[in-house]
Amino acid sequence: MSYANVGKIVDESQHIVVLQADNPDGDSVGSSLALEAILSEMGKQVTLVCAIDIPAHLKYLSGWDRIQRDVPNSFDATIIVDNSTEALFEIIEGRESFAWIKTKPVIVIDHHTTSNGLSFATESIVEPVVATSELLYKIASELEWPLPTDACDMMAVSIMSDSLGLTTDATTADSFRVMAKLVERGADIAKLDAARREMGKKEPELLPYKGELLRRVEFSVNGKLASITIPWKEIEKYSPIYNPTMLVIDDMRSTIGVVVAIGYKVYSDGKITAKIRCNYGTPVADALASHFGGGGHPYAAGFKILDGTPIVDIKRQVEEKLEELLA
Ligand SMILES: [Mn+2]
Repeated sequence: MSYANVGKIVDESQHIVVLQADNPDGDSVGSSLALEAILSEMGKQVTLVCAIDIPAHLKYLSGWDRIQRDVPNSFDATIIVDNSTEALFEIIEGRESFAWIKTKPVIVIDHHTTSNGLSFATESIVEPVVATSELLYKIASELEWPLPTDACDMMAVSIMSDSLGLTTDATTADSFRVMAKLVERGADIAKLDAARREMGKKEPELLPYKGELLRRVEFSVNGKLASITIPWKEIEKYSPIYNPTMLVIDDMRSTIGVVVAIGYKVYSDGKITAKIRCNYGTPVADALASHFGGGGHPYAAGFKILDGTPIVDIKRQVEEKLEELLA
């Protein structure tokens, strides 16, 4: 892997697709918009693609509405951000247009060092930094790419998002250094945070629903695991306005004795997804997720069950595995 190859592919391409996985977050959206600003400044045509809708809480990021669902008909290369596992291209993989991506150069810029990598990547830059944009900043600096203020704002969003405001274990002195350089170049953290808070305000109907969810939180593994299960009828009703799990997962983690919080979603077709969040000092999220075919980071990870195993069995297996990991 080399930054120079990334520079070469970009130099030789006119129209570049910037692709996110099927689970867009502040890091992937911020990094995509930052790349769009950088590449546009270089005179490139950029198409931003994500197979699923951008979550409502990220719609304060100017430009989110330029992210389209599908791959364009013609383009020269793809840059995949914040993902290097094929499991997270489940939705877009089913589309015919996804095959076009594999026929052109594909650059991966990611910080998930435990994933297996993408078989169709031409050049993979995967380094254990706190957020994709910390790496993007390094690459852009090394290749002397332009860094317009818009790009600096979006890279700051990416880093602040995945580092939870520069507080996580994976945050390093380098993360702070990159943030300092972004602020020097014009990133306005106060303005971005005010916009985020404004967009973070919730619909009034979510307050009583949050109350219901809090009542349903289950404690197991001697009070170390807090879990919540969201059935399909609630996903259907509330997901368009807010991710139900995210309404309560921080309260679950903030409970005395709890070291791991998990939100399960059970879909109409029997598919189950699990979002895992661990408290500081218990970095087992990725190990737990990978036991079930998923992945992520030590403190935040997830997995998906597609074989129809009932939720009660999954919960029991998770408890057993967690007990083993905590031992
Ligand atoms: Mn990330």
